[in-house]
Amino acid sequence: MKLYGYFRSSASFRVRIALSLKGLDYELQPVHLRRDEQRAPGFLELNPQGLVPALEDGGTVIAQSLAIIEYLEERVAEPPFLPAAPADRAWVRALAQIVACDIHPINNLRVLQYLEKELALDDEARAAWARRWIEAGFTAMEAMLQDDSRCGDHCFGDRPTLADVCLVPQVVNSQRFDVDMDRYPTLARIYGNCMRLSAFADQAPERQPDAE
Ligand SMILES: N[C@@H](CCC(=O)N[C@@H](CS)C(=O)NCC(=O)O)C(=O)O
Repeated sequence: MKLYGYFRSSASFRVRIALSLKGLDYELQPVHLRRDEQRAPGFLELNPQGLVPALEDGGTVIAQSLAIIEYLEERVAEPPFLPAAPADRAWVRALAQIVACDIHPINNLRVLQYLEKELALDDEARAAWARRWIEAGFTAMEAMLQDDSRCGDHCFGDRPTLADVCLVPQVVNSQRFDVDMDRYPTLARIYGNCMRLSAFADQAPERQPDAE
């Protein structure tokens, strides 16, 4: 398998964690987002969206981190990323989608570049934008998790699930925008527990071979 990704990309970070939890080997192909390599014709042939991550496996290219993670889940059963009961699976997916569908898409590089280049927002205004939407999502996640009996060392129980796989990269990303994690004690605790696991810690942006 070949993973097209970028060290600082949170969507790539999700897939790195998922590959690591499943114990799968892969080759990393860095796509340098600051040099616009995601918009190079060769990469657009692989992923017409011009976004990372993309996973190449046996002649197939899969885009979208959640689709990649589901693919890995369907190929390798252990350890599972979702609990067994349908309602619990939906709960974990809902937590993951707060990050992947509602926080991340409005704070990614192309959106922040649009705010800068087309709307002339300065650094502080762009950071305030990012903080605004991260905090909205984290406030909801904290409210969902803090008194939920299913929450343990991780978002669901004591093993990482898809929710943790999505949460951790978003917490790392939020540090760039000075989000105060003291406001989200449950999320901060779960983040700490995840980062004690090598499957998460070894995939941190600064530990990647393409890190600058
Ligand atoms: N929904 C997509 C989002 C992918 C995405 O936004 N990737 C970012 C990096 S985290 C990217 O490639 N940005 C390039 C750009 O904005 O030009 C996924 O989950 O894979």
